[in-house]
Amino acid sequence: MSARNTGNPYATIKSVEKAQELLDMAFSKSMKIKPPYIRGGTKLQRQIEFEKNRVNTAANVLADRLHRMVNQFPTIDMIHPFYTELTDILVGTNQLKRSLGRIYGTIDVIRSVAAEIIMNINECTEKDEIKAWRGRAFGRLSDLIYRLRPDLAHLEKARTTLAVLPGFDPIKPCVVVAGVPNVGKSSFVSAATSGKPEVAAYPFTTKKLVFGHINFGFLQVQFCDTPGLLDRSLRERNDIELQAIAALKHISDVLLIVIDPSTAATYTLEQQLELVDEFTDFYPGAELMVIVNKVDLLDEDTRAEVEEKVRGFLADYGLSDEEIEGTPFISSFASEDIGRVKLMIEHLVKNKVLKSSKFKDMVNPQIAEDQYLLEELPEDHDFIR
Ligand SMILES: Nc1nc2c(ncn2[C@@H]2O[C@H](COP(=O)(O)OP(=O)(O)O)[C@@H](O)[C@H]2O)c(=O)[nH]1
Ligand SMILES: [Mg+2]
Repeated sequence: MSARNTGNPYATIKSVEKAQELLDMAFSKSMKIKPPYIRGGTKLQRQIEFEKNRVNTAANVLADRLHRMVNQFPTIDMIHPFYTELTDILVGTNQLKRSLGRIYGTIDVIRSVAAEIIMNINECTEKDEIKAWRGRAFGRLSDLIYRLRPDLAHLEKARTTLAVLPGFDPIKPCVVVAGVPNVGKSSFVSAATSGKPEVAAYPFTTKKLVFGHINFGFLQVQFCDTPGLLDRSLRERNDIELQAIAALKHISDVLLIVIDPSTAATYTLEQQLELVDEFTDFYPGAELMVIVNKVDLLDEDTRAEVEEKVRGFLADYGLSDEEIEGTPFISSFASEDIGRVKLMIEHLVKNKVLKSSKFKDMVNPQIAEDQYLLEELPEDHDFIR
């Protein structure tokens, strides 16, 4: 598994074969097998065994391939809800389940077709009859596989679409970065996080999820930049966008909103603060952190004005004095500012996020009542010898 996609349940799935490829593989393997050696058998008996083997081999190859193909896909109801929702938006959960179901169902049909034809071959009294049954077997197997063509194609499309989703690790805290376009979200993420942020395709070509990471000692925090997604009012969204935004609910432990108070900004400060309101309602589980970027563009008076407005807003919002006082006014270009924000994030994650019920249970797993500790194992327990 490549490090890039670790966490993405679709990352390691191998390409899905086309119907013709499956059939070519099965029939060529079946036609390559050697005649069986039967002591004392008649020529007809040998012929019967030979053709039975061929039918069996073709059916087994097909059943085996389809089985492996379906099993590579994760059980959609068992994966992390972030991926479940993305699966639904990108390829349609129901359609994917239907295709997997039809392919899986065909495995049984393949086996019963082979069993039925083998019974018929057993009864044959002439060589030509035996060959004709084998021909019929190949014909019926081909029909079954050709009927799966749309499902195989759908599966392959789903695989290529989903394989490039970014890797999200549910046991690591995640900071989701929001804010109107051009405020400096990407500049912040690339200045603050390690390595090149990964970019992944999203429903619309302009909408992507970009992941970066910061290591705080042993603690790794994930950052998700959201170009084209968390940058406008929710009221302006269509259903698919809203669903994509909702998918982020499952990963946002911290909602980091970047604000650009400069005159160069495309939205006014008031409009940007309104967005804070909307998003915090939408992500009630996430810790809120606001950073005011591009302070290098402000003169002293404007800066004082901006500070007052932002702090007033956050006070109305219910943040504590300490939190308001700590709101960073930064420039993404200044490494000491980036360092300060990183320290604040570390503090927030260690003191709030990791102490939330979601992470506390992960760090401190509860032992279920029906699980014995080693020293509590009953005497007659024969598990350990
Ligand atoms: N003056 C100044 N410009 C910045 C700062 N941070 C980002 N920018 C610029 O703002 C523009 C938009 O930044 P970008 O990170 O792409 O914004 P995004 O759309 O929110 O991801 C770019 O031209 C950046 O170079 C900053 O702190 N000060
Ligand atoms: Mg950006």
